[in-house]
Amino acid sequence: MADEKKIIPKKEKEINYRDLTTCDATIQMLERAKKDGMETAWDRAVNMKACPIGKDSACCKHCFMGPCRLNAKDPYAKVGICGATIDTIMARNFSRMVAAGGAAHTDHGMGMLDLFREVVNGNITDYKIKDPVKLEEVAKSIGIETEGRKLEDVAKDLYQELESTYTAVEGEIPFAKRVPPKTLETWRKQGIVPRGAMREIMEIMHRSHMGVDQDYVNITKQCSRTALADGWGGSMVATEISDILFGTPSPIAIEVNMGVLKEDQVNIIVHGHEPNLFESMIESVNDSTLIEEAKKAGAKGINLAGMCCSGAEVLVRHGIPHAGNFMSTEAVIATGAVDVMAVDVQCIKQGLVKAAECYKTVMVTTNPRCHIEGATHVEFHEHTPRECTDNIVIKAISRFKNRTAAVEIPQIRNIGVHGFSHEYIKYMLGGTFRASYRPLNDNIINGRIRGVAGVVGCVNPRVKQDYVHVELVKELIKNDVLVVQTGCSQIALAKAGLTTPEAAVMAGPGLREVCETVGMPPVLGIGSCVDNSRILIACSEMVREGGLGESIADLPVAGCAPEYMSEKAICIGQYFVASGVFTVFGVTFPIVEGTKFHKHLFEELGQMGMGKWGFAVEPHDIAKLMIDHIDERRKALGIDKARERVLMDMADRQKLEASA
Ligand code: NFS
Ligand code: SF4
Repeated sequence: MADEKKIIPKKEKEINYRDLTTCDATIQMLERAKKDGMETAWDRAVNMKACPIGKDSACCKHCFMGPCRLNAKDPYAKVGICGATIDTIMARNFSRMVAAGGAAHTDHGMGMLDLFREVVNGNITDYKIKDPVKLEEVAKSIGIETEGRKLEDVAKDLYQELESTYTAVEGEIPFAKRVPPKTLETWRKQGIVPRGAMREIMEIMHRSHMGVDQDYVNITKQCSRTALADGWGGSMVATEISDILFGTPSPIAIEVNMGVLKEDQVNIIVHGHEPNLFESMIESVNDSTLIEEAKKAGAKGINLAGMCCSGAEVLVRHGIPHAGNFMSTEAVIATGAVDVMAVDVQCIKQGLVKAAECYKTVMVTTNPRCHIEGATHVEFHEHTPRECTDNIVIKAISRFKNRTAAVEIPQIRNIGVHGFSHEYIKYMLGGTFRASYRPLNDNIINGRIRGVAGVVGCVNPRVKQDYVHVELVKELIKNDVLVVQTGCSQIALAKAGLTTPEAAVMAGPGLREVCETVGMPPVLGIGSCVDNSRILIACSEMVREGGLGESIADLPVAGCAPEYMSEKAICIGQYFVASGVFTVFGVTFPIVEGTKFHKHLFEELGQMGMGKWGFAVEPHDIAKLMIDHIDERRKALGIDKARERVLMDMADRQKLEASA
């Protein structure tokens, strides 16, 4: 289990924020907050030890004969009052985390699909179909006829089809058609091809109720099925529909870190997950009347920045600056420069309200699903989105005019190049004429690229913020592993300067050569957490392209969420594992080692043709697990000995030039 003592200082000790985070801007603001008497999640994490029984998931409160606590040190010494074993209890708890995480993503995805329907039916006019090419591609991928048809008709069919991602009571979700045949065959054999997410989540909640499924292997099946309904379902729909409505990302240079705030401007931060609020906010801050209002209030203009996944959505589509990841959301308020922080759903700490009170920042909630006691609620309606976002801008202007808190903005800004959608990766590698994954596969086969790693997910105050992400990624690229990133992780790497093409100098010789030829960074930021579905699609394309095995489980790839904190991350981990990817988590793992359920997740799933879980805390240990797995896969594919480098002839050069 995680050795937290090493990282978190003891309660009695003076807190040195430098021990808790590598983000200098966050340190500066935490020190300021301390002086100003504002408490943050960091202070609470130091003073509140994680409950050891809960941490191992060795407790059950699924009925009121309990709650029952089992002994993690001697896991088979005791059972619950009903007789439930540690394996049953942990598998049920784990499944419910997957259900909660999957519900968050699928509810978000379903929201995007609702918006799409209303746009297609002409009931909403504030949003439009921005990427008709993508619409057709997505439609084709699930067998909808597009040739010679009106876009509107294709869109209507697409809506109908995708609705079943959520509602299908039987059969298979539409995007199962994108799964490589051999992987799909494994799922069918296991009975885990998902039906609609609502059905899967309902069934797992039923099965994990007291006195229902009490066989950890059988529980795990439904757990995988629910997770897959997120990865290949809810999340994938969220990504694809957002691209269709708001544009498919392509690389763009962006600014990150708290220095993106501007003392002489009205500063608005949007934090949360759903892109629709942000898209409308972009329009509001560019409205000439509102800009005029801001100027009348003495501001030079209106400055909009994102945080967490909301920020990740718009930085890859519009190049909107990003102020920081999850553990910096309280710290950024301590700048005194944030006039409004507007939030929608997920990963929003309740503590933000207290922090906002301290600096007189206006904290605005916008989603009917997420009110926070003490925050101002301005509800966002998709039919009239500007009512909400204009109102937020007016609130921000008024706060600017009446600023009382002294402003202190850490003058740190970093540049990253992000927005590598899988469509763009294809184009970037293959060129306009033959956009494909062939060059990627070839470079993996010839050994220039050793493999591909997804490093994703949250930051968590129980480990040093950003540190594990950055050190892990450095080691991976040094070993010629190409890294793809989503969520808060990519912001950690952007702050460390590793998401620019210039960072190729930090890569091993093979990866460096590829990056320099193509002009790409060795670390590819691809979007928010729902955009992990882009990684699934990329894996499918790699299989389809040929030469790297028949199923996702054959690929020399690995995944990791080294500083995760949320149930959504657990769900993502489980859908990657069920899809065939070796997935390593850090911080702590909520399952007792040495139990049958642990063995099932960490070994047996792999033997069943899927991926498996791994766990380590230190970045070098995580890197070793991932690289060892990649090498093992290379060996199984017979490509473990990198081919001799052949000198390029004229024809090769021309090919390269065509793709540059
Ligand atoms: Ni992902 Fe995004 Fe960040 Fe973690 Fe939260 S913002 S959905 S859960 S903390 S990466
Ligand atoms: Fe205890 Fe069983 Fe009830 Fe859980 S379901 S609280 S283990 S009696």
